[in-house]
Amino acid sequence: MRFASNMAQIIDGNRIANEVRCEVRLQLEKFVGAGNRVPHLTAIIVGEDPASQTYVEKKIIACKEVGISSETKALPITTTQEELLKLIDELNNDDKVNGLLVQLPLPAGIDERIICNAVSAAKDVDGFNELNIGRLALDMKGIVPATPLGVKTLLERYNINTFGRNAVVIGRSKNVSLPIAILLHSDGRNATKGMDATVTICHRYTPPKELTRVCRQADIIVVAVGKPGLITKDMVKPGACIIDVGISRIPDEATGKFKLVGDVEFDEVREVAGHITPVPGGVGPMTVAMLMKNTLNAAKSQAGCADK
Ligand code: BQF
Repeated sequence: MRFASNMAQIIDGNRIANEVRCEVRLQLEKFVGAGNRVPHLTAIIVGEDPASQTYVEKKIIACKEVGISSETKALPITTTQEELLKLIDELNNDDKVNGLLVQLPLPAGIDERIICNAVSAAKDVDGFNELNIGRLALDMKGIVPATPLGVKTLLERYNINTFGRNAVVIGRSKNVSLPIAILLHSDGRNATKGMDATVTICHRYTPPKELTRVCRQADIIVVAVGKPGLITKDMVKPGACIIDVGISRIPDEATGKFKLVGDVEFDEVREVAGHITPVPGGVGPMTVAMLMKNTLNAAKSQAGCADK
């Protein structure tokens, strides 16, 4: 039992991401050693959004680290939906490509849902295809989106009990919040090994007072909104586990450059929480590590390896 006067334990996403990458590297060496082709990830990026470019770079670096071969297809901002669909189709049909991702967000005029659904479910290492989200919702095996898988892995490796506990997920994006809520509420006995929590989902139309009330009951708060300072000390039950998925770039007074912040008022919330993820260095690196795991698993399934 941890007391309210103690500072929260910081959940070190960089450390766990490093562990996961090491595990992937070892499994990959075994897979390739058994005569299989080196797994390959292709990332498509449309336009020149600096944050997106950074994310793709992090993914390519992680690929190098674990031994996945990779390629970035950088398309101009003027790319049409039809052109993008054509490239996806080509890569879907290229059996050298095991994993295929399209970096989000996409420029205006391109429908993200159509694009995510166009990526073949077997190569959809982001897990954003309707088949993979549908499978997850139905407790069937498929590819689980990397950020939700990263959140789950952090909770597991820090021995955070979720069974029968109250969890709140704040945000309702289809790629992050919804799959996190699905994993948290699902049955631990089924194929996707849910976490058996009692889950409440809050979003932009949850009145602030209601949000505070729900959060104060929560043993686990997962916040994925992108609103710095949303979660304050008064909203947190002593000893609760705080998972901050938010990422915002704000000007850093000290350096004059930009810095990353999450949705949690970190300095005050850590005085009351039991565990807390920092930003940067919390969920973010886990997203990239779990993408590596998804890519290796996709290559294994495509090679007909039942053993994932
Ligand atoms: C860190 C993402 C919003 C929209 C699209 C490490 C990443 C971020 C932070 C990263 C993210 C966020 C990614 C840190 C990938 C996570 O040290 O804290 C890694 O690369 N991410 C993305 O691909 O698309 C996004 C957030």
